[in-house]
Amino acid sequence: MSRLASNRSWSLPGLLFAVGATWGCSDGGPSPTDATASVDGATPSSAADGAPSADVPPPIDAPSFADAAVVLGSAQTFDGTATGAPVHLLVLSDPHYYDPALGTTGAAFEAYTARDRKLIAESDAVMRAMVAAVQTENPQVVLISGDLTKDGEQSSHNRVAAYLRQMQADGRKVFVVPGNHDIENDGAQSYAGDLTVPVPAISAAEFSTIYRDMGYGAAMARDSGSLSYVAEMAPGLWLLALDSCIYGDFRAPETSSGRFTDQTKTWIQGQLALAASRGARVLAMMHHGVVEHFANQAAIFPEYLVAERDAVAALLSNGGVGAVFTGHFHANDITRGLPSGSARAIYDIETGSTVTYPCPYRVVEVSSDMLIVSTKHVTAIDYDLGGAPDFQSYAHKSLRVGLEALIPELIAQAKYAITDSEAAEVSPWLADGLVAHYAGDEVIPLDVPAEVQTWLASGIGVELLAGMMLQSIWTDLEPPDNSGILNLATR
Ligand SMILES: [Ca+2]
Ligand SMILES: [Fe+2]
Repeated sequence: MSRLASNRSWSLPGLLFAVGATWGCSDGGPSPTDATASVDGATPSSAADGAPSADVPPPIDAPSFADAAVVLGSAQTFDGTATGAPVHLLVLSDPHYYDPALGTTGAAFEAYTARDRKLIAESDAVMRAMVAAVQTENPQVVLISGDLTKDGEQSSHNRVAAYLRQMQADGRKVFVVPGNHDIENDGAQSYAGDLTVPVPAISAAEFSTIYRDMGYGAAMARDSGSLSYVAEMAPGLWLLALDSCIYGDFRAPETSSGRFTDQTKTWIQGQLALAASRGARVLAMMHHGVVEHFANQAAIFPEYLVAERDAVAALLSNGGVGAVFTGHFHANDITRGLPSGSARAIYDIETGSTVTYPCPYRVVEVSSDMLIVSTKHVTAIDYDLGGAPDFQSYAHKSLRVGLEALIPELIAQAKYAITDSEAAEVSPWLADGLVAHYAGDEVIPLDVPAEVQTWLASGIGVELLAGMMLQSIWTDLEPPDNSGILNLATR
């Protein structure tokens, strides 16, 4: 890569924020350009779910359970039968379901999908694949950590609930929490030809009604100020299902950040005290992250982490919660955070989106304080893939091409005084890094470190930006992301 012009006057944090603000949930998508995927190590281990096809990079070897146990220092103490039978969970996130009856053709819909990294038109087929996956995996509990719908359309929510009822066959429990797209969303619309037409979105009250069988109806406790609740996953194993989203009087258009009010924090504290008094173990679930998933995520993408994350992490960890299932950023990534003032760490187990490559879901076995985590992927859907060899290749190409088209568009905005050619030089590296981060267990390619060092050494401008972002996005934080054992007793 040639040296980039770097004598610029724009603000680096400002640029980072501007880029981040659009990447997450309302970001752009495929361009007509047929970029060649070149990322290394971006494909998840696929031993459990089929080999990738030719135009998807070869899989990396995900760390084994034994490797993870060495990292976590937990192998010697594992005894899955010490306190009863394990509980099997299946965790998915951000399915962004869109009712196909709202329109999936025409200029307006194509213009929308050209600005979105999510497989929206395919989301119904992906959901059907997930119903089949749940039947195959046969977990006792299914958890879905928010962004159930594209943009909160009432008809999409009703159809999601119908699919979740299919997952509930055989007495299986399904629990959901809302994501930032699900409630009071102005983006709820249908598409017809050149036109977009607003359609009904749902309120918070309607959310708890539509999903009454997925947490709200049988909750052991509900927070009066949010859609948070406590439910029993299995005897002695509770779920603290938290609503971190902003709506009502506080919601502005495009709001994607999250927070808990003081009232909800007090409610959480009370519920955790109650669980402790009854000897129950508690796992939590929320849409927004609570631990950074790469260095400086809070500076670059602040809206992806719950506000006052350190205090929230301390509240949960001190209350006995060792792990939180999260979503929102569409990455399959686990990190461990030690809140300030807390003696014990907490794991943020983020699950990627089922409609963003590599379309993962997690299978988790809970035995006492041990979580045995593995990752699988949607590998086939009932949908015309337009000649792509398989669904993973199709999803990979859609994301990779979309990101490479989107990134230069964002960072070449005039106010940052970056030339098109500069942006075009940086964007493939950033796109590779993001795709790898989405898949988890990212390993920086050998040719990137030299670029990073060169850019960081420049100290200013586009080069420093690229160096900082590449270094953080390409550096996976402990523990491994796709498979591993987490010992919550010694966290
Ligand atoms: Ca990690
Ligand atoms: Fe999402």
